[in-house]
Amino acid sequence: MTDVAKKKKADRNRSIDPAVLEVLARELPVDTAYDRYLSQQPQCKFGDTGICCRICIQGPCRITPKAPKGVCGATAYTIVARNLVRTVTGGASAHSDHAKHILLTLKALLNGHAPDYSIKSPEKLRAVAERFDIPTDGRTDLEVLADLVQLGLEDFTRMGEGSVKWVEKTVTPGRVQKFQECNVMPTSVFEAIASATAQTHVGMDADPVNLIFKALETSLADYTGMHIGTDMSDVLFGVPQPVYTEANMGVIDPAKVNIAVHGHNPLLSEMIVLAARELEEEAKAAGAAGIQLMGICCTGNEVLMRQGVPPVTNFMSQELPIMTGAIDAMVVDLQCIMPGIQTAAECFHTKIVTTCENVKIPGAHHIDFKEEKALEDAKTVIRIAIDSYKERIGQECIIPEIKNKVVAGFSMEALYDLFSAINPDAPIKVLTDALKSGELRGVVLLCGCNNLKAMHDESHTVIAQELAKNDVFMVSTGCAAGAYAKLGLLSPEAVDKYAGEGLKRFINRLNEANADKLEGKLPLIFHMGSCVDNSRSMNLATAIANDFGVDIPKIPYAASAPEAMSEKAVAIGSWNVTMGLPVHVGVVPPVTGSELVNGVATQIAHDVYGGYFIWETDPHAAAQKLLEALDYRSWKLRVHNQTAERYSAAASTTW
Ligand code: NFS
Ligand code: SF4
Repeated sequence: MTDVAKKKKADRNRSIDPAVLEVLARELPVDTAYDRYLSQQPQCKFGDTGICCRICIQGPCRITPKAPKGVCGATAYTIVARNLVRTVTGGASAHSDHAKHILLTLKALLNGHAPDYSIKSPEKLRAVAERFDIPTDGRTDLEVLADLVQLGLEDFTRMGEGSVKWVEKTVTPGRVQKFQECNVMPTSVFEAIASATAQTHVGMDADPVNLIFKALETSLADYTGMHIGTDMSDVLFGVPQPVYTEANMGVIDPAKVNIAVHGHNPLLSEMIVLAARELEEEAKAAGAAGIQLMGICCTGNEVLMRQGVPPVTNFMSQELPIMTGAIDAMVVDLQCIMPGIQTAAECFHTKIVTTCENVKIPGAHHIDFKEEKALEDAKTVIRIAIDSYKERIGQECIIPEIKNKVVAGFSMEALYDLFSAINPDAPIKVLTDALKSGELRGVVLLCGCNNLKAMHDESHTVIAQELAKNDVFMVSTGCAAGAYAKLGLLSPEAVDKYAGEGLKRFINRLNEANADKLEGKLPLIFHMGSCVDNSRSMNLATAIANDFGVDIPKIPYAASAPEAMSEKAVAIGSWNVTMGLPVHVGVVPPVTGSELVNGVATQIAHDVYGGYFIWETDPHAAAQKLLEALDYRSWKLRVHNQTAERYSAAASTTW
């Protein structure tokens, strides 16, 4: 390692976000993730490569040349594969817990036990119902919803025969066939999770390939949970449409009651938005200029997409807004919430409010958030924040004056609206024609978390800029989208600054055709929502494949998680591979301890599913590899299309 690389690795200021750097440069009263990352170095190599097994308490067993087997005889490939299955299962559990909660709220709504919720998008309800052949004609919304919720719950609980409808009915026929042939189609979400956990118990499956296929089945259960999450959130809270706002710590307003919503589930954050509007006058009566809401992580993405709430920061820097001294309350639901926020809050007047029975932090306020009294609970949170604001009066706040313009809200429906202005009969052709002509080089989903093994937000940014220059149409979700929001890449100005000629022409064509509909111009990267909304990206890939008349592995579409961190990210990456996409991950996951497992992930998966993983920690090299993957597919697609045209025949789909 060079001296510069060593210094970079030891540097606590591991971010390229200027607001983050400004806060880190101060003398802080408490450690942050940036300090703790350094305290954790060096990290254990056995864990890092996946060859530490703690599945039974004879362990931990670690694989070395001198001790190549665990006490039970498990070798590296079994241990690595088993750990991978458990990681994907963790991710699938998290996403499906989120979706289950939404389904149960809808069930409560049907039974009259969730009075503060209603069906915001009857159109989406009917569109989703029709996808599953649920009759809609002459029926009330509640009747249709009852059938849909029932189907959703069955996708969670079915046992024995059958398979998940949310996979069967949302992907290409080719994929359905592939999943059935390879025996990776889940029967139901809970069945997949339970059987994967059983299969990885001590003394169970030792066959790495069988284990990896189980991981893929579980990842498809993850997709099921996510897709249900997206669909039902749209029904309940509305389908996102373009919104114009701002992002980064400059959105904190010291004159207002500042409330950050953090976590994932819109069930709470949507109610907070509603309650904040209703209690604006109470905040003013307390001496504040009003209430300023802001988002962190995916619940932030949810309320950004539907309500235009500005994102204040993303996962890695979640403790830092507290350090400004101006956050009166941070209300959290579930997932990606660092326990460190409570310690940070204790150094200031900030109140951390937990709301889920399975997410509590010692020292934090806890409100047992229930759908029967959702708005009342949300108002309690706002009042905690107003009281906290009163404590803050007269105290110093130091807020980085950094924010950027953001355009977000690109659901599939919103994208289709934009495309319809050019081609109302076949909106997707606006995109596929640009891919065919070479104006666009491909489509890439930029997704996933932050991870201090990479410089915070740097890999996200470098890859996006490189792809933009090379005319790639980009959609984004999760904390990747959070990075782009903060750093100005979701702004129209970024199109002029970074897009290549083809991409610029494409976006400007959409701008012109939609000038009367949009409040402003379109951004460089299209924000599709939270991590569960990666389902929207899959819908886009499926629409492209169907229009080309081929299966997903043949379209110039790839995904990248430049700074992946969570088990959920591994689950998402795995189903994207299973769906047939090249998936770049910018942090090497713990699989390199087995050449066999690593080979399956990066090569053999390609032969079976058409998708494969690319591990690449250098963002410049990663962008090149993504471009190569797109070019290879475009080239083949064009050759086949041209041949078909020359002989006036249907394009072959068997290559
Ligand atoms: Ni996704 Fe969203 Fe962020 Fe990663 Fe966490 S918030 S669900 S897991 S860190 S992108
Ligand atoms: Fe060790 Fe086997 Fe137990 Fe794992 S399952 S901890 S390898 S004995």
